[in-house]
Amino acid sequence: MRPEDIIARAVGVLRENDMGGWTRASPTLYPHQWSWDSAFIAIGLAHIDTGRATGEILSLLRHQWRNGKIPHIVFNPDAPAESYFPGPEHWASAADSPDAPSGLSRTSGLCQPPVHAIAALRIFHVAVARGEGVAEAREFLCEVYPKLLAWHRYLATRRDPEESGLVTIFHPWESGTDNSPRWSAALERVEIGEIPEYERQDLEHVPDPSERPTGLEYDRFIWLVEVIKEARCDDAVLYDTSPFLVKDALASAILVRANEALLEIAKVAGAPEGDLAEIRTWIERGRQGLDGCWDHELGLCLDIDLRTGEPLRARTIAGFAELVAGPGKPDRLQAHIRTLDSHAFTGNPDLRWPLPPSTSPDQPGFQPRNYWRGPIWPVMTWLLWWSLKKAGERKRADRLKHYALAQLSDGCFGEYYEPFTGEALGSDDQSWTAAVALDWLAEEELPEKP
Ligand code: 2M8
Repeated sequence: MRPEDIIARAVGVLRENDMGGWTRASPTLYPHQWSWDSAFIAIGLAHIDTGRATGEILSLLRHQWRNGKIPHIVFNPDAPAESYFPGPEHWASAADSPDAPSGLSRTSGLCQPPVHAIAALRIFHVAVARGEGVAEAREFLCEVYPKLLAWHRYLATRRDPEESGLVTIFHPWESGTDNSPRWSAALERVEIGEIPEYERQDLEHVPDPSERPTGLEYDRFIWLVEVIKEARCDDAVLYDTSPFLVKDALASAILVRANEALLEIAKVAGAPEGDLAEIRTWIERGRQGLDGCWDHELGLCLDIDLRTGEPLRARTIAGFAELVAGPGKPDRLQAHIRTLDSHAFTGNPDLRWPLPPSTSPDQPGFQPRNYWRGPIWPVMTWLLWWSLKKAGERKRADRLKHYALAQLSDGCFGEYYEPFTGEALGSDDQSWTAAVALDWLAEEELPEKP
């Protein structure tokens, strides 16, 4: 496919998934609005229409919780009950939480990695680069600034009472890398209690069940949802009761970059000096926390299981957390790049394209077709591409982009791809895949400050 054809197809996918002001994550498998999907989608939409891109973020923020949390799913009121599990009925009791938004808002009680401030700033930069809709984009930044500040403050306090700089999660779904082996050891310790009878809907939408999490994994996911509902989504209670309590290195790294974006947004919005100082503290704390996650032997950052106090040793794409967060210790960037280029990731000669698999083929538990256990996720390639550009590694970034576009030229816009054959897996026409394709192929030269 020629670049112009990829663009046309990507625009078509985002149009098809446009539900009138917000975008579903995919046509059938994911009929609702997902939090970090929406942020990536807004980055892509910016290249079509910055006004529509700002609308994507604003529509999500309308469902922000009173404590600042941005929910991981905003349910589509028009989606049939049997289209996704666990749907709004299953999460209904989350609405009883004193922190839940009032009114008719229907959301899950979880959250996802905080890409939103990065997206908001990128929309503004696209408007500036094009010289179109700049005043509106500036107004948008002023409008979202307090909401994003509240979101980041929620993560820096309720999700980090230890002030470690690292974000705590209560459910693998909060990491966005649901069944990744990074969570296996912590999940194996979770004893499943009484769960309601349930029927999975995801297997109706993918041709091959081996591309999705297993039944046992799902039982654990559903049990953890029960635990969270029992706590009425109270973070302090969950610190005591949740059997799954981990520090997520990748979400923490994204938060560092999101805080940098928030600092820029704060300046545009004319925020008080006290806010700027608070955000700077979060950035510094985040980088220090990530430094402590570094594992010299694996050449990657590791998540931490707060129930055992031990790092969770697994070679997954989340291990590039410090590359995402930006300048750490002097040699750290090069150490990350060595790991990225190594046999464990893009240097594996059997890969169809030298792109980073979600889980290293050298990791026990690697499965090339199974969701976050091996396949390549274009949206993750985008994150590493963007991080490499910010690190000044332009050639390496260009190389990733080149192969990422080769992977997408099948026109499927797959949710994820088999690393050795290049086959599109999961859902076709996945919105965030289309969005990152548009960002890769955009003509604007955007500022990538280190
Ligand atoms: C996947 O997660 C959902 C649960 O949130 C699922 O499997 O049903 C993940 O890939 C997640 O990162 C993503 O946001 C979501 C929608 O694309 O799907």
